[in-house]
Amino acid sequence: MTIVKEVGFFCVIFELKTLRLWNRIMIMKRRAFTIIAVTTLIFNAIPTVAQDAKTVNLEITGAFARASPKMVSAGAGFMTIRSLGDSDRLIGFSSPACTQPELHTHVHDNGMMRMRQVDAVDIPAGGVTKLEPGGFHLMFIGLTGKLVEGETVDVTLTFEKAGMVSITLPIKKSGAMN
Ligand SMILES: [Cu+2]
Repeated sequence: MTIVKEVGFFCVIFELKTLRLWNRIMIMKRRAFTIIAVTTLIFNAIPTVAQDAKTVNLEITGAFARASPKMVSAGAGFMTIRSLGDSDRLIGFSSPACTQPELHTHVHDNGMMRMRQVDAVDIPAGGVTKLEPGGFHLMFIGLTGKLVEGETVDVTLTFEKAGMVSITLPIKKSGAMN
């Protein structure tokens, strides 16, 4: 009888301890979730200023600018813009790095590659548009300072539907292709 009683007693103690431990784990779990939730909130509240940017409909990745060689007062910026649904159009940009921001493309002209200003760059619905060397690019005309490799340049893109999207372009070496 005594043995049964004692075993029963130990079981109760054990169960109580397990319960307490379980409660503690649950509290810790809840705390962890709260921390994650708060962190997520904070990160989402910070305006999108990064190399990559995302809106409800657009995803911008791999953005970069090229370092400006000596005596050159213009620079170029590149990126990949993906539509996650609707079509959109990049209709312009602004940057503290230059006084005359323009959207450009390259055209073949008698065997020569020439740059030409465009009004907009289309992003087809569900498609991908690349701003890349030899194609569409952001043109920084009238640089306010040199574009130095290793530094960054802030750009605010303007889309017809998505509106303004801020992005920071890392500056890579002058002939960088991606
Ligand atoms: Cu250009």
